[in-house]
Amino acid sequence: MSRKTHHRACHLCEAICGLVIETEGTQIISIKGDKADPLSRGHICPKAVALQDLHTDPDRLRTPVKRVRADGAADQWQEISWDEALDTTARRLAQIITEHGVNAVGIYMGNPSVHNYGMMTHQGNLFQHIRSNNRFSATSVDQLPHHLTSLWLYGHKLLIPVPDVDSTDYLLMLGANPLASNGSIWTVPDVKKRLQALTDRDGTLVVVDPRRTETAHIASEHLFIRPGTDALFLLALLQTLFSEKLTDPGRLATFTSGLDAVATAIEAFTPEFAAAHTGIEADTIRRIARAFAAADSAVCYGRMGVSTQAYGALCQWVIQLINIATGNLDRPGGSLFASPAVDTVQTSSPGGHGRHLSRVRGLPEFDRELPAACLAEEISTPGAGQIRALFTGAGNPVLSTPNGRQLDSALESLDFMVSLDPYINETTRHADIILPPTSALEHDHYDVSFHVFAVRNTARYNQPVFDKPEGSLHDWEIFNQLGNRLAALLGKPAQPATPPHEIIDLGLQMGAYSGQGLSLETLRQHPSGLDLGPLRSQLPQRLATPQQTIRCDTPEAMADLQRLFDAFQQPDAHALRLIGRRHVRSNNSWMHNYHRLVKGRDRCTLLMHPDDMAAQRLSAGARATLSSRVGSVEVAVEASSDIMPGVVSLPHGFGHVRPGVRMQTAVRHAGVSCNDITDEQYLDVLSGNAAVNGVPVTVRPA
Ligand SMILES: Nc1nc2c(c(=O)[nH]1)N[C@H]1C(S)=C(S)[C@@H](COP(=O)(O)OP(=O)(O)OC[C@H]3O[C@@H](n4cnc5c(=O)[nH]c(N)nc54)[C@H](O)[C@@H]3O)O[C@H]1N2
Ligand SMILES: Nc1nc2c(c(=O)[nH]1)N[C@H]1C(S)=C(S)[C@@H](COP(=O)(O)OP(=O)(O)OC[C@H]3O[C@@H](n4cnc5c(=O)[nH]c(N)nc54)[C@H](O)[C@@H]3O)O[C@H]1N2
Ligand code: SF4
Ligand SMILES: [Mo]
Repeated sequence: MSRKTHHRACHLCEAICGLVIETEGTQIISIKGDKADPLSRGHICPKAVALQDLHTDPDRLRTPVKRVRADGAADQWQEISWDEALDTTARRLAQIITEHGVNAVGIYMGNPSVHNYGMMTHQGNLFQHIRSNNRFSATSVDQLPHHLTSLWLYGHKLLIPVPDVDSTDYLLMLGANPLASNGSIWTVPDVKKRLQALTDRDGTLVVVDPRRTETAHIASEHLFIRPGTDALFLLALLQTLFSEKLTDPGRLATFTSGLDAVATAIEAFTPEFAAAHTGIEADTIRRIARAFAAADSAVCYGRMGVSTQAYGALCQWVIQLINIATGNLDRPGGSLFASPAVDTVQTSSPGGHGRHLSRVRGLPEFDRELPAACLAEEISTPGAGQIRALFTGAGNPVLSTPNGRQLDSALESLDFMVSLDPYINETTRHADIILPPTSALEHDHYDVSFHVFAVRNTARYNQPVFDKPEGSLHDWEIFNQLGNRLAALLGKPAQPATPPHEIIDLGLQMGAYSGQGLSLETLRQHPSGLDLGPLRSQLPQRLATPQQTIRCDTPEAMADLQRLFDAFQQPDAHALRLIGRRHVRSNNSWMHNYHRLVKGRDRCTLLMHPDDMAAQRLSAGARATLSSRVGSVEVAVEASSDIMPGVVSLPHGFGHVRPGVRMQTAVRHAGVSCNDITDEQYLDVLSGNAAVNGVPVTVRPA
């Protein structure tokens, strides 16, 4: 058998590293970093090898299955043909739509769908026939506040500027741990080296986090912060910039308005007010504000930890205002907008907010999606518009959305559920039919999502590593075929099966580099990717706001300041707050089935400060009961002085003990689900984003 060398970008996380994969026949011989990739420069993390494990995993479904209910005994799964699977699914969906309307069909799309370009380009083939108000995704357990803020300030949900890490002098980072996550809404492969280069050139990295994380360990300074209080810290920084006359928007001033109104509205958010709740001294806050303003270039960046909290949208809004007020938006060394070759800012809707509300709790939609925190109640509350059928695609909401147990039991009450997923996991075990796509290495790849957040403009298209197995379907083909079968039943026209690469080719030819002749053909000739140059200043032209101006005094955010102010009139009555954490060998809920990633020490432990342990008479390794308003789990405690007193940390994505999960290795490393503790009622009410960080909890010896 002949050896072959393949080039392929890793799609597992947002770093989109270039890989070189050696194969012999159907075997993978090696997976290495691609040194010729102009973005990732050879970087790779331990998860890249999981591409092989995922491909060869015997638990990965290769054929559609249907669940057969057996009285008294466990449900059985029966392999069925694609025709039967697609016909049955289309028929059941059509029945429910005809009887109860489109809102009776719920849709939940998970994180890997944005890493899979066929899913991005073709989900509309199905969803155009199900224009349901009950659409959900992982966005509202994650980055929703970023999109909302970008819509308000820059006119488009995807116009999110990223830190220019390679040339900044000062990076203030909150609620992110890129050394574990490899960066998020910030495609920054090889981030550790880039951050080390920043401190090596005498730049400053300040990390604000309730845990002294891997990233905090390489920072110039780390500040512990009480979970959920970042908005006070950020407002105190901005208030200091205004009151000490340290603001200087520079060239931004000609197309920016409203900063004066913000300055007046936030006068009460002093460093002293913040200090009382955040645990960061007022003098420290003033020092950081002055250093930020004095740096030749500086950028404030906040991610997951400050989005998934009760004031997530305010946090993201103030972060942008700090960068604007100091003139660091849209300038080298500050934050910059990327110019991707396929520009989703041009090809997608800008987004909208609150155009409809959820039926039960009245939560606002964003970009036609409702908060995932209200999915369960929309299934279990009777009445017109109740969800009776659910489609899930590349998602595991039972483990990834708050109060997973509530959703777990709600799913059992559905009339019909179908999952587009390669595994029988905590969520898909409730499906009537599971539609498994080809493995990632069996289809081609172009990243449509993450170049828009990348630290350098590059483009890369990769051919499949392996042939498509006989009789299998790609995710995009499943969307297309299911969409057409549903269309036929509803009396609507069919869509042609245009493959994703043709759509990408069109996107390239319509995009910013078409003048330079960029097309799919050019990319085919450069399998390690093409360098399209560094990020550049491009405001106001890049703005998608009506007058190409930035209005800083966003009415919704200004109104939310009162909610924040009122909430912090009393000291926090809760002794302990729960936060999450990520590990470089894991990825949300679905990377626990590969031995080489999960072997070793148990990672699903509750980190706790020794003082808090002593107060509860807990010794290291002891079992403890972690409880919140919604439930309890039993978990081993791990002592750590890297965690702030009053804070405990449990990773999410574990809890594979539920009956019927067909992931042998994951079940042996089951752990408990953090989202059996997080609370579906605990939200950032402004955005609807789940507050999975900062949840009030108690810990007692088990
Ligand atoms: N407590 C707490 N909860 C959290 C978080 C947290 O930090 N703490 N993080 C949140 C975040 S940031 C996110 S993004 C969400 C993730 O939440 P989800 O997106 O709901 O969950 P994942 O764990 O990413 O599950 C991915 C699913 O996609 C399937 N899959 C993988 N690749 C493919 C593919 O190519 N095609 C198809 N069809 N399926 C595929 C996997 O088998 C798995 O079932 O979790 C959120 N939940
Ligand atoms: N290895 C690995 N990589 C991943 C993932 C994974 O699961 N594993 N998931 C991917 C996904 S879907 C995403 S969205 C990204 C997320 O990427 P990041 O945003 O970098 O995510 P985390 O590593 O969870 O870092 C969040 C940090 O916020 C801190 N934090 C919690 N609460 C608060 C708070 O109230 N205030 C402050 N200031 N900090 C707080 C936590 O201690 C943690 O260090 O990672 C992606 N990459
Ligand atoms: S950091 Fe790891 S998981 Fe992320 S893209 Fe690179 S190799 Fe893949
Ligand atoms: Mo995420």
